[in-house]
Amino acid sequence: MFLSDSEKKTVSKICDALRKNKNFILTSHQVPDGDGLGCELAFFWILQRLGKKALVINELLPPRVYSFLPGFSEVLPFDAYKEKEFIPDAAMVFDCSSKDRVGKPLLLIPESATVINIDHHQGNSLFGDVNWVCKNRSSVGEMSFFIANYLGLLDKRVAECLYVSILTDTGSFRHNFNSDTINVVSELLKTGIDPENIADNVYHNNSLQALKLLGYALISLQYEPTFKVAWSVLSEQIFKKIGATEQDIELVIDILRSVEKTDFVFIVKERRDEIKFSLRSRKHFNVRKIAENFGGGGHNSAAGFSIRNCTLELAIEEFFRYLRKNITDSD
Ligand SMILES: [Mn+2]
Repeated sequence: MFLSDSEKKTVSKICDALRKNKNFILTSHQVPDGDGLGCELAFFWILQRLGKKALVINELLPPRVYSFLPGFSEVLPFDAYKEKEFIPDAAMVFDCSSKDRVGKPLLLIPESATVINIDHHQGNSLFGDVNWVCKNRSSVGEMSFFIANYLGLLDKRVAECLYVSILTDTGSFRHNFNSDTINVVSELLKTGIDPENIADNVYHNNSLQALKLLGYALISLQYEPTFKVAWSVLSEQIFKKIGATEQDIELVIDILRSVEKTDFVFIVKERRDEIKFSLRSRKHFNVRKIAENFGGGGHNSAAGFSIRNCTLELAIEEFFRYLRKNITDSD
């Protein structure tokens, strides 16, 4: 169902690797998003049912909003991992275009381990022993459905995790999805999951810190029509004062992106020794190009860079000088 012949072969190869190996590491990018985490937890349950041992580990803890997902408490940040006995013979890496996106958990994957790379990013480096990369899929969660289905292990728990992957990576079915996605979602719904309850957990579960941070961000909100850009400035002191973390800026970015007629948004974080820019685009605007010019990097839709030993005013001035020179209406 909804798979090309070559995809069917890949899915069966992945399933062979799942059956053949015993101890698995499940991981994603440093701070997993809903897609990466949904896949990690879906396979945590699938592998349990296959009688395997699975360790879900990321460089840092996933966002707290996902704590309602079954198995969330099993997810370890790298620094909390102490066990020395566990030697993985396979690793599943979700939603990472290259191996280094995983960060520190890579240290736990021995050379000999079979690496299964499942991803939907353009330009994936095919770093796995088995690779399934499909840029036309909404999410790795959509792809993972086919594996669960092939194994006959799609239950309500697994479906709930994969639904979160698809829901969050499509921005609540606003972008990057097609009729295949909806067909997969239809199969997930048949397991009895409650989409209303899931959406409520994902979207009405903001921490007070994130909302207070948003308040500060909105006070400093600015808009420049020439470049169709909205931005806010947040200082280190504000983060400290309200106890906000890096992860809390996701809500701010999401709201900034809703400003009318924006092509991209950015947040400037003022720290003692550096001025940090986090850029996100709307539609097809490429923010990576801008970040790379300042020695940073990332994705076309999300990128960042830092300017050291510079005042906030000068850093912003330098940034706009670059935009004036390089951004035209055709971008
Ligand atoms: Mn994804």
